Amino acid sequence: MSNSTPSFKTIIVTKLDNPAGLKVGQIQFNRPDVLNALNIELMGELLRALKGFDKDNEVGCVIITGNAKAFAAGADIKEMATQSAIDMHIRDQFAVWDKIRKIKKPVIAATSGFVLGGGCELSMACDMIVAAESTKFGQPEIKIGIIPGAGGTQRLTRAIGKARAMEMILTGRMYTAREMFDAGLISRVVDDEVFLEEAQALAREIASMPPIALQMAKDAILKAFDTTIEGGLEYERKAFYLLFASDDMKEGMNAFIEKRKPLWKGK
Ligand code: DAK
Repeated sequence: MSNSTPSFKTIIVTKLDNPAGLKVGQIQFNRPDVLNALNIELMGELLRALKGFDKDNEVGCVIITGNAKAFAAGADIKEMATQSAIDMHIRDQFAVWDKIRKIKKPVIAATSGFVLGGGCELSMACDMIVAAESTKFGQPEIKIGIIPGAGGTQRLTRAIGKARAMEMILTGRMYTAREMFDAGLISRVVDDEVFLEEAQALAREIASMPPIALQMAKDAILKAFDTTIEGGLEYERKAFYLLFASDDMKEGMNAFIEKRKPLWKGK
């Protein structure tokens, strides 16, 4: 493990070794006194770290995590409280959130404790969520006079359906990891003591796959959310054909035929 970027103040950025393939980039929120509330500085650093990992040929998969008490309890309310609609429009401080979904490599949210408001939305902007048993998911914005603003009404509804999203957003109530697993929001619920290790093991497994195919698969899956089935199938087929231009496709198939382990080039 190496701390590759000491220049961050609100996050801890590390690269984890992976004997099976490319490394895992890990970003840990580091504002424990305020339950990792997502202020402007943290979101800027998060985007910078994500973009860095996206360009880093050593990294195959990324984890975003918090600490035992909180993944993140939402956007920083103290920072938002004094702003007017016009301030928000002019500063457009939330534009950074849109850029997170442009990251091409797979991103896993490893959650524990509070995953609320913008924290819940951020976890949903990741590609998978591995949650500790104690994780509490919620969109409590209604309780402070607002509504989710970073995809909560859209991603949550698509992930868990209208009725459950309505209940969650209109009551602002918190839900357990088990409830969210049953609802289809998260891919795994694991013991509190090992949630990060489990997420890291999943990330290492993914990071040992051919990088270009990973990115194409992620891209095609996300396409399912904003296109018709016809358009999505067309998109999938084009991506499938394109992979036949990659060295890794030839390597993968030859390795299978020659009964050996493939050596990916990421090309
Ligand atoms: N912001 C700022 N500080 C927070 C915070 C937050 N979201 N959550 C907790 N803290 C701070 C508390 O103020 C407290 O600080 P001190 O008083 O010690 O200085 C410290 O963290 C510990 O919190 P508590 O003392 O409250 O701890 P408890 O265990 O008693 O309660 C709690 C934990 C999570 C139930 C409670 O802290 C809580 O209800 N927090 C607020 C949760 C919340 O309402 N979250 C939603 C915020 S609104 C958008 C993108 C994103 C968003 C909107 C738009 N665009 C792209 C347009 C997102 C909006 C939101 O997330």
